[in-house]
Amino acid sequence: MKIGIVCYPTFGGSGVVATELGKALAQKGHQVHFITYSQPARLDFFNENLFYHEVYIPDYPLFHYPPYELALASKMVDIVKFEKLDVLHVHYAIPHASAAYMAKQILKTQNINIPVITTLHGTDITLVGKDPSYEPVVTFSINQSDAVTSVSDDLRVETYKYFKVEKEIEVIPNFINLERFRKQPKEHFKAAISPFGEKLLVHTSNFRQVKRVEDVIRIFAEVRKTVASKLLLVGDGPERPGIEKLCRDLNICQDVRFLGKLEAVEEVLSIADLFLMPSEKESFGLAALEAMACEVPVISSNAGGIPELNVQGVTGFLSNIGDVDDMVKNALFVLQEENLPRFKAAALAHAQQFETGKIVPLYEACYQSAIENQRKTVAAQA
Ligand code: GMT
Repeated sequence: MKIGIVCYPTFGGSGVVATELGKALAQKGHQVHFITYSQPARLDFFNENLFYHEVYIPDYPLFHYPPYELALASKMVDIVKFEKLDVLHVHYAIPHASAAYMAKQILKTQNINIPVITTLHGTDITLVGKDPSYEPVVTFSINQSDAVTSVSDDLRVETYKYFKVEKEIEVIPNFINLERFRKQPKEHFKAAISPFGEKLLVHTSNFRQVKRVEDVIRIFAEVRKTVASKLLLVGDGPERPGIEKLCRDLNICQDVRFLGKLEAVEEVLSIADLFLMPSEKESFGLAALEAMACEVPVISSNAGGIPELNVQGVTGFLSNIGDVDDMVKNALFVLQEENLPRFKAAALAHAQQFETGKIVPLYEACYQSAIENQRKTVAAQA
């Protein structure tokens, strides 16, 4: 198939899923065309089936807000026509689903019928999407998509709850490349970070409010009173200055390392003992899956789709959002020498269920059926 993928090119989860999907599809022989405003962060290797088309927004003094959606729709029209794409797959509803709708309508006037698949990732529904500023457009463009997928059952339910969506939503969970995300021998790195065998707790996120990074710090501050440990923070975002201040206030800076936006996150996860994800909202929790694949158990909240990934008492523990005391209690239990090995093994075993090879065929089947339905509709109208 010739597949167009529209996504955010940044390190965010939806962009990561879209890029890894495109890479996996290209390796299976499909031709994949990324359409976005800059090179996707994880589009980092050459494959003859992978193409990247940059959306260019001409500057004009009148444009206080540059009309990205129009430039994107125009680019989609151009690429679908020139590359003869079979299907367009847009990740994150805003503004990709409505831009795709516009592109589809333009192409229709030229007798080109392109099916559009929309994948809902999380905040496009649970946070930004349901804001009245966007809701009517989000509802409309989801309903106009030829197929809709969501990354967890919880997100599917939330979508039906907040939007008048009539379309069937298929759940296709996040997936993981187990060749990249696996526990690697990084003993020298571990010795440098925790020279006295301290336990290593890790959190990775975009440091936004929904991630509750403050809870991460408070959990760690309590855990280190009982178990000698260090905290590694991967990622960056608006909450970081406040978090740095909190570390100073709690006088724990000597045991906390801010590593910033690291690309090789699997190297950090390879030396970790525990992953912390106390999020307020989390449609799936890709960062936790990456940790589990590297044999790291997870202490998390029970927000959104996390319970579909982290199995209570098996791969880690879940607590109510904001229940720092319970998370501390659970973390101390998992970190006990007699418990840690079985949690690590279970984390990996469960992550294997989300392996790329098991999930990508679900997207391929979704494309095939959308293309088939489109053909039937066109034939019926002829
Ligand atoms: O906030 C983030 O984690 C980024 C966000 C995104 O859309 O880029 O991630 C969402 O999509 C990921 C991939 O499907 C999910 O694993 C994350 O759980 C989800 N984040 C939230 O729902 C907050």
